[in-house]
Amino acid sequence: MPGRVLRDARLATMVPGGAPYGLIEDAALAIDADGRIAFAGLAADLPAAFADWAQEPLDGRLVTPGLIDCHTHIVHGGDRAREFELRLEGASYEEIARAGGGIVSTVSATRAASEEDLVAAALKHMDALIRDGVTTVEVKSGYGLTIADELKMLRAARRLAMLREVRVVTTYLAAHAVPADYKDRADAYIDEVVLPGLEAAKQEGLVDAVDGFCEGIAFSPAQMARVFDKAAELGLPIKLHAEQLSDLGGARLAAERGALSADHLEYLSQDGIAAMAEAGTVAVLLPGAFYTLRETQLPPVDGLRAAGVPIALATDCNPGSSPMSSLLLAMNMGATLFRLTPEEALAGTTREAARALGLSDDLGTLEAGKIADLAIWDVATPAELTYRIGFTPLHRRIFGHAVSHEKGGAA
Ligand code: DI6
Ligand code: FE
Repeated sequence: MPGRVLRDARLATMVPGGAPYGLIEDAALAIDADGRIAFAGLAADLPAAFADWAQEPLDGRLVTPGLIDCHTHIVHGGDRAREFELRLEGASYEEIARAGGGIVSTVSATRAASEEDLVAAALKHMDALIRDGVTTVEVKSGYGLTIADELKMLRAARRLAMLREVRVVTTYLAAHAVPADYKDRADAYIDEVVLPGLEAAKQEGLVDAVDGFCEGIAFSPAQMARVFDKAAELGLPIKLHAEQLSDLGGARLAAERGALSADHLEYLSQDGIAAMAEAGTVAVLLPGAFYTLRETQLPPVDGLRAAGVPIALATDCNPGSSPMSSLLLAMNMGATLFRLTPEEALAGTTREAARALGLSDDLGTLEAGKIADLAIWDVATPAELTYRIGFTPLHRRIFGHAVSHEKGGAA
């Protein structure tokens, strides 16, 4: 069965090593019947075999890989507008968390919500991301903190991929906060909830990766190491919220365990950078949380660059520290707040975000063989995607239907 060919296009392939953005002018992109890219290059080089496929002129529009939001908490109950007010009155994020607010307050609302309630609420954020050209979204659990409620969150996340043309990657984050009934008994919580819950999630096919919050108000590196041992036993990749509020050496731990990514990283040390560089662990920067918490400690972007650590950007969309549902805004903040170049910002939501999810073989660049998840934009230059604030120049998305259910990965 034939496919189709996008003609009169400009491609930001994001393939490194050539022109900035891997840009190809006067380009064509062929999509086969399985939804994979059959050709991406100069129109003049398009093989004759594609001539009888359906031809779609793009009138010179820019095509990029579909954007990938590689770190979100879009499945959650309730909101934290009251906490927002308290922080504006001077309370810190950590003070609120220690007083039983923060993450734990979202836990009550998430436990009270049905799976349907969670899906309906998450769809609003998902639809906002889709309007920004997003085609893959990572979704974490972590607001249930009982086995049943963590599984409920993961089932809700999986449902989103059935209701929209989007790939959903699920991450098990039961090690997000210590629930009230385990106060001062974090190790017991890990033994009785986190580890058996992970086994149950794996058994039900609900989990693609395992994450944790390594922080003074959450779990220590030694505790996270126990969670990572279980992930390894189950053959699941890992990632870690590390060095967000202080430097506990979480990034080194994650890197030494071969983590896909370490995320946040404002307090990352040179030692952590070296460990990440050696392991090829992606640095996922989350400027929405930096902005919302009015953080002043910048992540060490120059050090990451110098060491060759791949840098991704994500929304961290969550009700507390980053109530932001726009990946284009995360790109703008990554540039303005963290001084990423617009090219790094786009790589951070395409090529490097795919890598942070372990999906580089299928997603993240425009290359023959990859899935044809595309975003088509009404812009003159790729830098415009990062430049505007609160404006989406999306023309439309193309969702390549080729799926990899059999890998247990993006569905
Ligand atoms: N760090 C974050 O930024 C989110 N989780 C985490 O470990 C925020 C979670 C929240 O405040 O609800
Ligand atoms: Fe997060």
